[in-house]
Amino acid sequence: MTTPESTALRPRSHEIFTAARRYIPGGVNSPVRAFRGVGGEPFFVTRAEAAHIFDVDGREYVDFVGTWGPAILGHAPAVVVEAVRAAAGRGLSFGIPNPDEVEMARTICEWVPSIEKVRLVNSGTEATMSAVRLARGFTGRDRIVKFEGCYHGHVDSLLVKAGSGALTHGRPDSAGVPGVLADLTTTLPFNDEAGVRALFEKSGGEIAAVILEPIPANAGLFFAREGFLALLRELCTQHGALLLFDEVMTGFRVAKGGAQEVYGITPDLTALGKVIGGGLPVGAFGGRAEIMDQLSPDGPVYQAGTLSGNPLAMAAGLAQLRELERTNAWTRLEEVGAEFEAAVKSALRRAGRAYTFHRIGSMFCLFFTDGPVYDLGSAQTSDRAAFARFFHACLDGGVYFAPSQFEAGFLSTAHTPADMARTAEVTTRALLA
Ligand code: HOZ
Repeated sequence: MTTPESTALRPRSHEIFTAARRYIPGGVNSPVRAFRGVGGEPFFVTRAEAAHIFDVDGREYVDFVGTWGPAILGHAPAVVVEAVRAAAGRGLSFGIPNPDEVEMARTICEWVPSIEKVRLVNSGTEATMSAVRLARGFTGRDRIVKFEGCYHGHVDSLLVKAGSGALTHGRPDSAGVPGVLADLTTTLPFNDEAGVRALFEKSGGEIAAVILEPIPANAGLFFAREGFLALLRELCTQHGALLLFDEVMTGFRVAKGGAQEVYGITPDLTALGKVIGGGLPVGAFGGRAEIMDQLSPDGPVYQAGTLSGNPLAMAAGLAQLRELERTNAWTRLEEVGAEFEAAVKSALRRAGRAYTFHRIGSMFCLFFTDGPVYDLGSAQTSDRAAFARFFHACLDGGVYFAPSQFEAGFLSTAHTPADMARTAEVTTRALLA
């Protein structure tokens, strides 16, 4: 669907998208970008700096997507760009160990105490896919438990009742996933304590791993109820299953040690992604040494990758992590989060709306429902048409939110009070429209 306004406002983007659809399925390389959750067409970006992105039609936007998480210091921070430039001068890929991989691994293990050993990969999808294989190899069991609306990348076994683009496009169970594989994945509603207890009672001995986003952020953003994560920890331990946290978006963002630090829960395995690449493609999975030692070449579980530990990605990621630590960015992220929350809440008040706003640190979601929102079903009570109208009004006013009700928003240390003032004004107008 093309809205006439978006074509008129962004003619060059429209032209490029028309060509894109000819050569790329759906015109995009990742489905959420196609804007099907909100209608209209995507805009094409040529440049990003601090909290702003610039499109091919010369329009500028305050960006609240931040490349889906990695732009935690804003776009193109000088320390990261300089580190990448210097690394590029030394070579682009070696296919043989380089010292920065070890430095990255050491940093991850130091910051996230549940991780004693870590393997670096190229994306969050690779991280969860490999962690699931490892969990199966380590436990000798096949069954995986996941939660409705949680999204763990496009891994066969995990594309069952999945969130993010799968949910936005109404296909949470992907075609092409063999039934025999999907049958090995059991899904439950998030926060369903009784369901989890019953499942473990019935088939706890079959479960290799329980995988979840400890802060679900792919069906909007909602939170675990008090005691839910502790219950999962307890049941996994009791039944010999592994607890696998997908911290691709929360890792190094909600706290130095991720959501597991915030909630004080120790998973057996953790999947990490995006943020440790500082904008370049990186993922990682790690956990207890006795589990990780099952990986090839020490153990029987195979996993590999030519670009894993790539020197440019390591340089970018390390520069970003060091800067986060040097500036204790988490304090600043909380400040920016609080400013943003105040701006949105004042816009809601002025517009006379009682929508549900969730935030933890620099991650947020505005659900177009009175709420409460605590799982996929309650997230789906949101008025998606109203969200779409809001999204486009904001976009046309120069504020870019994620193009789906079922995605989280991201703030960075680069968002300024001026960005917040502009956002408050634009969102108020959009809510009133
Ligand atoms: N899976 C991402 C959102 N949760 C979207 C990735 C992208 O389109 O770049």
